[in-house]
Amino acid sequence: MDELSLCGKYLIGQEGLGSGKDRFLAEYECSKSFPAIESVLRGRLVAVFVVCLGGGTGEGCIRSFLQKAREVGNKAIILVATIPHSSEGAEKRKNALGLLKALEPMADALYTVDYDDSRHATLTEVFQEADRKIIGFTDSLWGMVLRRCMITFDFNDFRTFLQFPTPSKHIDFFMLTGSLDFLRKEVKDWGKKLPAKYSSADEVAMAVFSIENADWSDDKETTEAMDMVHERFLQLPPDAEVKWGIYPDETLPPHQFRLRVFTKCKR
Ligand SMILES: Nc1nc2c(ncn2[C@@H]2O[C@H](COP(=O)(O)OP(=O)(O)OP(=O)(O)O)[C@@H](O)[C@H]2O)c(=O)[nH]1
Ligand SMILES: [Mg+2]
Repeated sequence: MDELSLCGKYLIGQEGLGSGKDRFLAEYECSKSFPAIESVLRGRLVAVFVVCLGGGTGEGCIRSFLQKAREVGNKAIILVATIPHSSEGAEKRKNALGLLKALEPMADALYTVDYDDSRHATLTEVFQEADRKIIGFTDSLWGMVLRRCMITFDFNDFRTFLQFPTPSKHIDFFMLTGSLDFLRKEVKDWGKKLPAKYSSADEVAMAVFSIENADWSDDKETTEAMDMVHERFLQLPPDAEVKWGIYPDETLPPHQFRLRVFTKCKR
């Protein structure tokens, strides 16, 4: 706990020793922390909960956290969840997937990292990759609203995306950085960058994306970037909705662009 560089830290339970996979013990201890949880959530527009499913504390507390967020009136509730690897045990995985289904109605949007999708060989690497994905996703999504923007993407655009009616609340995400030529090649058949449940880009119900560059004053490159966006991304079926933003990012080297793409699937 002491090593975590977070501004607000709350210990659930007395000793900080874990629940020993006892979801009920964790739930009981969590109920004692309700005043602290409420004070964190009250008055916030957005609440993002990250839970690594598979153990006692996360699985025992997440339901109460989501309930509290709804009770105090957070306007966007996002659940980010990891699904344990098969090598951790089939039962653990099954329970986690079952719980995730039960949690879906309590959130406005869901992003999952399934450890079975990782190509890494060790659990340590799988966890590190997941940590990077979780940080990338949450930073990128909420960053669409928070960052200084040249084409407006505001909180109501964000809510439209979350509330866009699709059979599931899952959001999928990928990010690419490189020269315009590189991006052009990569997004030529961008449906292939989507998870397998999308048979093609035609199954995108709604897409939100951002394009970033350090210097938008180069007229030629700006025009080329916009052309790329129009050619590749605005060619979705007429029933699909697209929203996007253009962002300056001084940390990018010259002539480098970053593209972040969020999608919701028609099925
Ligand atoms: N991304 C990421 N996932 C982790 C890490 N450590 C563990 N996990 C995953 O998180 C799941 C839950 O962790 P646990 O420690 O078992 O559970 P807990 O929620 O802390 O609850 P306890 O049973 O009280 O320890 C595990 O099954 C792993 O799949 C990590 O450092 N990073
Ligand atoms: Mg633990």
